[in-house]
Amino acid sequence: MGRLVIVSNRVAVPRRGEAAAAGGLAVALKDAFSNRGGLWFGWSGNVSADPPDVVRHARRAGVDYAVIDLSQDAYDGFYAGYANSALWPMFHFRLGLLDYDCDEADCYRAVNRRYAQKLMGMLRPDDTVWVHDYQMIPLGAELRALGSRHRIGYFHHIPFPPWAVFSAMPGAEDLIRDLLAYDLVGVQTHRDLAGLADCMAQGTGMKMRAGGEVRFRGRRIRLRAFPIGIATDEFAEVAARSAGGPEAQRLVASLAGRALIIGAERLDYTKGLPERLKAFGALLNRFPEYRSKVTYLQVAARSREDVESYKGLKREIEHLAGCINGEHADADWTPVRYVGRAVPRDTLAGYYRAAQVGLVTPLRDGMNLVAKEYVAAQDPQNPGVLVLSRFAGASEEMPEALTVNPLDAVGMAEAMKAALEMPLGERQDRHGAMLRRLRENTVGGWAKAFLDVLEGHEPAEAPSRAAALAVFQARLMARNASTSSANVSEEMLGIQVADLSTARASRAR
Ligand code: GDG
Repeated sequence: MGRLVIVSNRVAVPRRGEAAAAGGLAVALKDAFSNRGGLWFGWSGNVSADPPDVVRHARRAGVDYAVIDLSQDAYDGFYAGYANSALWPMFHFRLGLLDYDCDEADCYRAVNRRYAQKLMGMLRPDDTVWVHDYQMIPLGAELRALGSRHRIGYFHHIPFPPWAVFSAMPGAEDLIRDLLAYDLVGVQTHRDLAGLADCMAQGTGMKMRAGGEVRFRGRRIRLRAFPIGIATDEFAEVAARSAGGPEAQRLVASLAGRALIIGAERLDYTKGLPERLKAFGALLNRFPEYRSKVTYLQVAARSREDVESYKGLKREIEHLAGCINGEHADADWTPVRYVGRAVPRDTLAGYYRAAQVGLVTPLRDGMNLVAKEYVAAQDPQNPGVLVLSRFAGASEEMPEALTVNPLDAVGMAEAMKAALEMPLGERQDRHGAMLRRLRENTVGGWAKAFLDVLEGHEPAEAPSRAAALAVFQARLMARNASTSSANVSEEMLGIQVADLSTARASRAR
């Protein structure tokens, strides 16, 4: 079996002596890597005016890490620009925030081309390549253009909207065609799969067939939903341990017997933080019996502060929290506690367990791991209640949560009240059902399911564009000496590649 090669936007190289960072993809890929070794490639996180154009290597626990730095221009155009100011809002249905700039779009492609060139030099023929997320959409096509015939899969971590939304992006057709370079395209939910299939059909004319695949130039591209999970049992253990630790104990003591509602996320406009604060305000206004009886703790790790559309968010949240506290606080009670920075993972797990209500109400989210972590962290004997946005991918798998529309402040206030008053038996039933599902679909199982489908594939059939073009030109020249290479279009190339593979398939039969 060949190596597993992961490409993701940010690569956190573990410190010496550390196997991998806790949480996230590193945990998901632990088993996959340990069976076969692997390579993890991407951006180091370093930005400088004129970084050396070299790949730096490190080896940790049997995994090779290869990272490159970004220049300030590449960071501005590729990362803060096209990826986070255009793609991110579009994929989250926020067309009003879509800030498109064609130079930044070019920069995005140029960075992906550079990644492909660097990676191509490191690949072995039998490697399987797994590309992650929206920063890397064109990487597969760039690898194919360099002659790659590897199995290449792409997983899209964020929502996939239908064509009516996607097509607002200038160059939408090129972007969706880029996905045709992959052997497998994975999304989080069935809702996303419907969006992807719609974009394929309307953006490329290719309809998804029964069995979830499209055919393109003789190749088969599978489209599937793979809902990501968490390391459920490991997270539950961390939470149980951490709940007895000093941080969680300090929090519980400070509540003086009041109920706790918790929210935790990156400070991002997709997570619905202002809407959530307004809903908490509505709870205190509509149901005054909860004044002085409940505290809402919001942890909001700072994120993407150099992107324009994030700049006002922090101020808006601080203003809303201040207004609620100004209106309702008492000398010994602060209704909203706002922690504007990340807290350690173990501490957060202990906080989740101490909270009677987990408030996870994004306006859109691919999955939302906080929802899953909150459930895993609960004491099964006395679990808290998850209040979950219907627009989080997690809501497809967690119908036992109290499902809300994050734009409906009163509906959310009522759901918080219902959660705070829910009888123990009902809490146990709902929690038990969700926990069972979280144990069945862990993050390790998610990675395995994706790789099983990707590797059950026959190798990519089509020669690279450049190689196919050369073959086609040679044949045409032989047939008609007057044909110039300039007459050979992409479409002709497509027909030729399809013909070649049909001929190959019929010979095999
Ligand atoms: C993308 C998609 C999809 C949060 N605050 C702190 C902290 N966190 C951790 C959580 C969780 C992670 O960050 C956030 O994951 P999410 O899934 O909620 O959201 P995104 O970062 O937007 O992730 C998303 C995900 O990819 C995976 O496919 O689910 O839809 O947008 O693990 O616990 N961790 C620490 N301190 C904090 O203050 N240590």
